[in-house]
Amino acid sequence: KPRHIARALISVSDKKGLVEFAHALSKFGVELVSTGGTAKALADSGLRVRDVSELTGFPEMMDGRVKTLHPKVHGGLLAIRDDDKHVAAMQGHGIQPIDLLVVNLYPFEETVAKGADYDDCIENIDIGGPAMIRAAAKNHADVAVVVDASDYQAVLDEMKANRGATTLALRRRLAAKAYARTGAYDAAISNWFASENKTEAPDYRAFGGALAEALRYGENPHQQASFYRTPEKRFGVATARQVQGKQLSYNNINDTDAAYECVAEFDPARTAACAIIKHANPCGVAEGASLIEAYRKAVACDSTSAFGGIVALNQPLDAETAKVITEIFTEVIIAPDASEEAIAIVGAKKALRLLLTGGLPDSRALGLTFKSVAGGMLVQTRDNGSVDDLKLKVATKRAPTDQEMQDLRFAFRVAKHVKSNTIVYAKDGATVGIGAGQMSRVDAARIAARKAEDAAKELGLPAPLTKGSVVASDAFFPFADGLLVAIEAGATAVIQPGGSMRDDEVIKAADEAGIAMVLTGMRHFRH
Ligand code: 93A
Repeated sequence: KPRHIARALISVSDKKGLVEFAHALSKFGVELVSTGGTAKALADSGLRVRDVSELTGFPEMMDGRVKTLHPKVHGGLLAIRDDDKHVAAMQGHGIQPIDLLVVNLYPFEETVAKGADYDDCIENIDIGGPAMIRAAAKNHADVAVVVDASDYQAVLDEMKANRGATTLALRRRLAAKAYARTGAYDAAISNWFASENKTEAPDYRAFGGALAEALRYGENPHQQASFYRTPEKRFGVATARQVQGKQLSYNNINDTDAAYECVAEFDPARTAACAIIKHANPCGVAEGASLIEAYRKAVACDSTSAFGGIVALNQPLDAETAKVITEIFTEVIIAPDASEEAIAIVGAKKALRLLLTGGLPDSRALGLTFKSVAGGMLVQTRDNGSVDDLKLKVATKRAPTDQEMQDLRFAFRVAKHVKSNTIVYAKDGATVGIGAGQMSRVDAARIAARKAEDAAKELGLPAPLTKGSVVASDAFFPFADGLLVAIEAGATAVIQPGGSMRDDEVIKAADEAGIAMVLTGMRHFRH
């Protein structure tokens, strides 16, 4: 449905590009209607422009607080052009259709940013602008709405291509952008109010979240916190059913999320898997023929840390696994489902939280992650890379054996879910040493090996399980030193992204030790 533009209402605070755009519109024969300052700028440039007060029959009043808030404006934006009743209403009340709305809002964000006083900030809350933008965007079937000067050219290009009309595709894109703008504008106002009041954390509902619950406190007891659900449809802690147990804490939710995203890397049709998390890092991850086997292998990696951990399973919790898990203090169990018997067994531990999700999150799905920084926010797409999709390249003289290859894939899959710098030793489908969150990769390798020594003592083994293990690194080895630590700990094969300036040196060290090295070409930093 191309829509011809006969009349445009232009009301902009930021007048960048305005005069050029309006001149181009008027060349297409578009009638221009404008508010005070905008009308003056257009008239000064030699254009013919109608004042909006002439259209409404009302003067701008109350210091401009009321200029476009009038049925002649909103009727002209909202009327459905091919609806007889709407058309009759327009005729009956002398309402003229507005086909193009060009608005940018009072600079609320800039006013706050420059440190203006309270009243000045309040006065810069635009009311009429967002009302018109929302009206025009709702009626995008007939009306084009432009909230960003960078879209002026796209409108003109379409008008040129369609003899003065716009396409529905463009009007839809512009409508989406329009609501994004009014949404962000209101979020900025809401955040400013929250910081003015100094009593509450900003309400994330302003960004489209839905309050799930007010938490007792944040990461620490002196911090306030809430838990919001986003519109994203994803199986996990935010959408799970809590069958029993105490209220989840902020840290529980954070750790449970890390645990479930990690275990979701393991296809339940191929293998049972278990991830145990402490402080957002895995302290044991394993796959096995059954859940109980996977759980036991995961605990064995670091049974000290597993105490008070979060346990995530990729298959429905069964009774015998429930029995073993409840033998040690556990904070949370999360699984796709659970048998009646398993639920009854967990029921004996009143405080233990049991979360059932109904499914696993798709680890390959697109999605966004957010991280706040002072005065800003970092947004990125989720790390949805999977070792199964990568072309693995053997870099050494010796290629890994089949068993090594299996464990290498396993180790790299886990490494993705460990905070950087990450070194993961694995053997027979289980982690046997995890080094997390170190500033140096050598230290991550050392810590992981030392933890394996501790585990061997705990389990009464003659040698740490790193002997004859494989090792994964989340990012390349900048030098051979980290790899040498792993070789010394007994690793026989290594998987890493590669791409270091000194790859040759690192590969040479591997060849000299007779170990196999596989390069993934994909990095898994996680911070
Ligand atoms: O004070 S308002 O909320 N009341 C209104 O009725 C109204 N209509 C347009 N602000 C209103 N506007 C805003 O005025 C527009 O969003 C735009 O930012 C600004 C343009 O004013 P001028 O053309 O006088 O520079």
